[in-house]
Amino acid sequence: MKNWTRGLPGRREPQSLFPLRIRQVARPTTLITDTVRRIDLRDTAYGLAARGEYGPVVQRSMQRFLPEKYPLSAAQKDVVDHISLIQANPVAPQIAPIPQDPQTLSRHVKAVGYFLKADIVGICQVPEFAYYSHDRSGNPIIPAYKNAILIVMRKDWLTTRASTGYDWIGDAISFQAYQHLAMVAETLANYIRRLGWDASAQYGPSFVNRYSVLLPPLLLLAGIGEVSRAGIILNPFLGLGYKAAAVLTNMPLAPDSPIDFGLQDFCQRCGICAENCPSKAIPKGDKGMYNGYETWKLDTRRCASFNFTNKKGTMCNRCVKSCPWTRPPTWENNLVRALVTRWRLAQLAAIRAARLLRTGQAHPEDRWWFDMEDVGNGVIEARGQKAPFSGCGS
Ligand code: B12
Ligand code: SF4
Ligand code: SF4
Repeated sequence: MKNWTRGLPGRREPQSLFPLRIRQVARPTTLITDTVRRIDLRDTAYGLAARGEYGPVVQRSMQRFLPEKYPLSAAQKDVVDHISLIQANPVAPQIAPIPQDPQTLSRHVKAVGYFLKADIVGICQVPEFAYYSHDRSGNPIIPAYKNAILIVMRKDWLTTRASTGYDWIGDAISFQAYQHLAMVAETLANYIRRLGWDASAQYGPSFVNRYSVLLPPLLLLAGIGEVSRAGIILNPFLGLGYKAAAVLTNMPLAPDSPIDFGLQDFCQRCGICAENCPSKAIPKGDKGMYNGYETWKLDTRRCASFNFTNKKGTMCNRCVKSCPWTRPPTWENNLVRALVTRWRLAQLAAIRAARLLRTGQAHPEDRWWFDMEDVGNGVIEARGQKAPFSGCGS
């Protein structure tokens, strides 16, 4: 074996923009029992709505994909569609002559992720329950990979803050992250296969649906965040303002630990996302057990029905933008994060301040896009808007 000392990742390796240390714990801060049932990919909200389980109005609205209703998200969709057509390159017949220990390989794949401009990269083992039971065609999914590399890409903060759920930029905000995630995940999976280990890129959005796994439990186990009242995983630096992808692989890797920054107490006291949710899908009460794990269970039907039938916009980001943790990583915000993580009084003050600042409110001064609807053969003024072609400084 060569002497790789000079080639090993060192102080100058590409790193996360969010390197602050968070308390690591042996087990996630929410209970996961061994009775978690695998989900059929055909039974997610998109499948249920298309089958008519949410009623005929929602079913009819599924005949046209949300992203196609706005020219920018439609353009982004075309690009992600294209990326998702990539065929997997063959796994190299022999393992590359690089160090084989899981710590070094983990550090290396993280450095590659940051080099490719991921915001955060984490690693976990994949529990069997995180695999969907069947794919979209009804074929059983075999849990073939034991490790997952989680890739996180933040959403554009000012645009998220400006959006209300009743405008047309929502999908474009998500797709900005999805486009980059698709590129990073496909590149990383391709690279790992060239090194001699099998790997599979997992990313969305839903119409691409390159998923054989559910991402929230993996994000939790990889220490990217904790379970939030909004039902998804909240990261201490990005709050809810990010999208994620994964690369599944059998490359030997060292898993990260789950983290604890006091979110369970914080969400128990806060509830701002629930107050701001236009469909009232986020519960206001205590967390409970659902499918063998502890969470605040989202009323999926309400959230999905609102979003799929929204005539005044595309996908909503209200829970994301109203959450006090979804703030840019400036030093002032990071100081508040550090205080809130340590002191209960700081938690109470932060929740109070977020209420006073009305974090869910509109920010028309930050709107830069045109609200308009793509009807397939051109663009029309958006229905239901007071100032349809508003934006660009209006
Ligand atoms: C279908 C889907 C939706 C549907 C239905 C959501 C739902 N709860 O089922 C709709 C359209 C409503 C939706 C909305 C949103 N979504 Co969505 N969605 C998905 C998708 C494609 C599949 C989820 C699924 O299979 N649900 C069906 C079953 C499993 O749902 P469930 O039983 O209620 O379980 C939910 C949670 O409890 C959790 N979960 C499931 N099993 C387990 C097990 C354990 C142990 C734990 C802790 C959690 C957990 O995951 C499920 C999704 O939230 C995932 C991508 C993926 N592969 O994970 C993204 C995903 C979950 N969505 C995401 C986001 C960001 C959103 C939105 C904010 C939209 C936006 N503007 O970006 C909203 C938020 C709504 C909310 N408060 O949860 C992110 C979440 C990232 C994170 N922070 O965790 C994901 C991972 C997409 C991505 N690639 O980043 N989504
Ligand atoms: S995406 Fe919108 S509708 Fe769905 S839970 Fe969040 S705030 Fe509510
Ligand atoms: S808004 Fe408050 S309750 Fe909701 S996820 Fe954020 S911290 Fe938790």
